[in-house]
Amino acid sequence: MTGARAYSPLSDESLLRIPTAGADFDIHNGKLLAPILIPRVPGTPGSVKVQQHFVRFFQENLPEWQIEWHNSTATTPATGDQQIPFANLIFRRDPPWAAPGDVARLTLAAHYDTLFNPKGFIGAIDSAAPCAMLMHVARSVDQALTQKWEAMKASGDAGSGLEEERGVQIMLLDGEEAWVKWSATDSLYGSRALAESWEATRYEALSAFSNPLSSISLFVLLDLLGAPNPTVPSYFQTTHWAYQRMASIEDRLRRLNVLATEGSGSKFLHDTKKKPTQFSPGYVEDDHMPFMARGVDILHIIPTPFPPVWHTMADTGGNLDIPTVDDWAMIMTAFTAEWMELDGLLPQIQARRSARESAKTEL
Ligand code: 1BN
Ligand code: ZN
Repeated sequence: MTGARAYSPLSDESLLRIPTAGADFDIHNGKLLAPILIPRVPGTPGSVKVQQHFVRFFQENLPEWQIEWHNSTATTPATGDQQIPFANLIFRRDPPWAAPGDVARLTLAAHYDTLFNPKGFIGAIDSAAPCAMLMHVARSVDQALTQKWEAMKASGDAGSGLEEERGVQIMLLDGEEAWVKWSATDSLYGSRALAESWEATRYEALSAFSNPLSSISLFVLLDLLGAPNPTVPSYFQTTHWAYQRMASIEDRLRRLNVLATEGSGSKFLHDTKKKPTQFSPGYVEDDHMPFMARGVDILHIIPTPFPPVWHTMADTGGNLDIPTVDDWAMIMTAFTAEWMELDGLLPQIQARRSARESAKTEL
């Protein structure tokens, strides 16, 4: 992150164009969410099914996004000598003219695997809903990215070297969960392997970045989202500025009356006034850790306290609060659109029923 660029908020007009996922977040037949609401233990058929769901979604709807698999294997304390496969999926969109080593990428991540125990665990907040939110973000900014880059090509700004090249990538990570008991070796199977492998990958000489890790401008990790009335603190002083940007987007969307949860509780991102002295060294262990240990800037979007259904059989689709899932998806989309400088480029929405209206009529 160079930090030198001016910060320009999205206009109200752009905020009003942030789309909701609507029926695609239906837990029974929604195109994005429903296929993920099955057990997804690494190495099982459920895991393969959701991998196919993610890949097909991008292949069929978002052909400009490059798809990268990152595969590894490991033994776990629950499965003896057997090598369990872990597969991270990375969906990436860079400016079409840019060399891979020259792009600073906003990186949005969530894990898709589920607990080995208890059997049949669904993990709706952990983390099916966050994965669906990220799919919605990708499709919601896709057309505006095309427009932005087409305009840059037409004006001769493309590849001028005057500005940092900006891309976006979505990482759906495998093997986050512990199989027996959380420890340094029994957890984060996918993200540990990925961070290690990216650290060892070199971009070509004279690139802006030395490897895919240093090209991450910000790593935004979504976890345990989709339960009602979440409160997400700002965990890291180094990225408090990014937290504040996201909180301001939440605030403005609420004032524009487009969030489905407006009026039903408190703000999701309430911690904007935190002082530098108030940041504690404690944080929640999660997929950001192997990246943070290697110097990547982290914005961890996970509620404290955890939702009561956490790691119980009650973490199901039926216990998701869909207005909350909708709102997180809109907040993440607007944050991404602002980061990618898409003001004025988002397509108009045909006759939006406000999310709030939809929430009311569904009651
Ligand atoms: C988050 C969701 N985590 C697992 N599922 C990470 C975690 C690790 C949470 C240790 C609590 C303790
Ligand atoms: Zn979990």
